[in-house]
Parts: sequence; structure tokens; C-alpha cells
Amino acid sequence: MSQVAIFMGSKSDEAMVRPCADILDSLKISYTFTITSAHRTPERTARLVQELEEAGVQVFICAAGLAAHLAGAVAAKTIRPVLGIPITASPLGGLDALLATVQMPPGFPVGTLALDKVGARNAAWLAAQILALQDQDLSKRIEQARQKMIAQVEEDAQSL
Ligand code: RP5
Repeated sequence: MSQVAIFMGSKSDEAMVRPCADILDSLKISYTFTITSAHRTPERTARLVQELEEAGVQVFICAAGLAAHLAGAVAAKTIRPVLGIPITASPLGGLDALLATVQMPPGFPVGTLALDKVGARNAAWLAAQILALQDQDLSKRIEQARQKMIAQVEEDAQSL
């Protein structure tokens, strides 16, 4: 049973989105990772949301570039939290995807993260924090991971 679903609009997004899956792996969070498009496979997208929500998915993570309607299309179909990762895929440097992801109508929010790999990583961390509301063991794993990150900064500072 997947706790999280990661959708990306194209295979071309994978390099930017893979870090999201890697962090979920490190936190022992189960997930489904697949390609589906708001415009090219709208019926597949709607079907996946229904099937995965019925199967127990708690958080949807959606990555897309250009018009980047994927997160919004998913948010239209579920009241589970939807986290959006805008992907840089045009000469506009990701601004197109950022605005398309964040500017949702009232009542249908998409929690929008930063562009590309940074956003992919933080989508995983935020999804983990949402799940951790009901999972003490996961909370501990997140705290331990944070302590490692803090220690690394302090170690790096000492090494300058
Ligand atoms: C979006 O269009 C995808 O998420 C991707 O970022 C962009 C380009 O898609 P491809 O032409 O590479 O399939 O839907």
C-alpha cells in the first residue's frame, strides 16, 4: 500500500523529481511513482487519483513544467493534500510552471514547493511531515535526519 503518490507530467521531468523518491526511500515511506499528464492523459490522471486514494494514498506530489496543470488537475479530484513541484522546462526558467502551480482558485489549494530538485526534496520532507502527524516512528526518523543535516552544517563550518 502506497502512502504517497508521485506524479510527473513527462519522462523528461525524471531527473528533477527522482530526489523526491530518494528521500521517501530514506524515510521508509511507501510510494507510487508514475508519469501522467493533465493534458495528454487526463482520463488516466483522474483514474489514478481515484484508484490510489481508494488504495490508501494520503498525499499526492505532482511535478510538471510549462503549463504545469497536473497538480491543479489532481487537486480538483481529491481533498488529500496535493504538493506541487514546478519544473523548469522552457526559456521562462520555470516561472511559467511556478505560477501555474501556485495560482489555484479558492478551495482547491496546491502546496507549492520550490522549482526542480530543491522543490522535489522539500515535497518529500513536507509529505513526510504530514504523514508524521499520525506516525510517531516516522516523526523520530525525521528528527534524526534533521539532526544529521544540522551536524553536517556545523562540521562544514569547522572545516573552512
Ligand atoms: C510538461 O511539459 C511536462 O511536465 C514537462 O515538464 C514539459 C515537457 O514535456 P515533454 O515534451 O518533455 O514530454 O507537461
